[in-house]
Amino acid sequence: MNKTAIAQRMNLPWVESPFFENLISQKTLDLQQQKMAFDFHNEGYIVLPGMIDSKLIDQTIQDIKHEYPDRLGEEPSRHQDLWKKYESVRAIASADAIFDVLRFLYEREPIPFQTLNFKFGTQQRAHSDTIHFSCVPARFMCGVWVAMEDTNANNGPLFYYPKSHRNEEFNYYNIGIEAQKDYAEYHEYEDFMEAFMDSGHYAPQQIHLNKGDVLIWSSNLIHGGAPILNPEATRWSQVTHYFFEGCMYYSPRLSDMFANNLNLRHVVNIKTRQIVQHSDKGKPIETINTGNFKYAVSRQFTLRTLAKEVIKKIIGKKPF
Ligand SMILES: O=C(O)CCC(=O)C(=O)O
Ligand SMILES: [Fe+2]
Repeated sequence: MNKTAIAQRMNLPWVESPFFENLISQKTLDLQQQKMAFDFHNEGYIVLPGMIDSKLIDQTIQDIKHEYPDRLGEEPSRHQDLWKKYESVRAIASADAIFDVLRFLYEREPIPFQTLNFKFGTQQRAHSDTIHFSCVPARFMCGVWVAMEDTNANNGPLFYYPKSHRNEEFNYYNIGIEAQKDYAEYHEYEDFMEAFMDSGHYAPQQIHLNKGDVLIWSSNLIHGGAPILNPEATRWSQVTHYFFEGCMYYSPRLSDMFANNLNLRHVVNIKTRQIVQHSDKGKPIETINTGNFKYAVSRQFTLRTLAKEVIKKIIGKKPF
């Protein structure tokens, strides 16, 4: 089998492929597309200046501002899925210009599935979104960050570690953390990420964006929110997370990777409002989500099932 056939068979976005050079040489791209593809492949993100219309952003802030407290430090600091309530949030998540770029990068139909809106910087520690959202095949997920006002060193801009997306997708199991229902262990994951970036000699980079600019990061790019130097300064922003069609979607943080018990996601496409069927190569996948949590799932289930079988053999009917 030749290299091109091998490369084309892989279940990976072409911009994330180890055969990227081969795949790009097969395409006819303009200069702008070439730059986007190379940047995304090499650095793990791209910036699209002024992609979202100022009027739509103003409308969105107007719609959602009463949902937030006046001052930094008061709750709620963020809102998830305001698209269900405000058409403007949904319009940003469904913007044609964003869809076009995502179709180019992933060659599958994008599925916006979650919005987060912030009034202030998040000061989130370094993480990869793959701890929260992943899929089979892997890497058909990305984050799209929209600046709803200019960011600078004072209002907690985004930071990221260029090229960090090239690493494996870390999950709790392979870094030795046991998940708990209440998120209590999440800081251990963050400790790991910082130590990992440090030992890998990655350097965090801040990015200052202008209102309307869009940053797309690869599913596995390590990023976060820088400290806020001026607590008065707002940093209105919207992040939309996207999957792509034809995958099985799950939450690694809530999955038991050892038992391959994936906590599957209920995905709703923000643009179409349709529930998304998990699928592979156009075929629907029948999925069973136990809804149970980690280790408790497989062990309790196995013991209970075993006990049931044994009793059934003895008494000749199902005991419970
Ligand atoms: O806006 C930020 O500071 C980071 C947000 C983020 O990491 C995310 O939504 O995935
Ligand atoms: Fe994130």
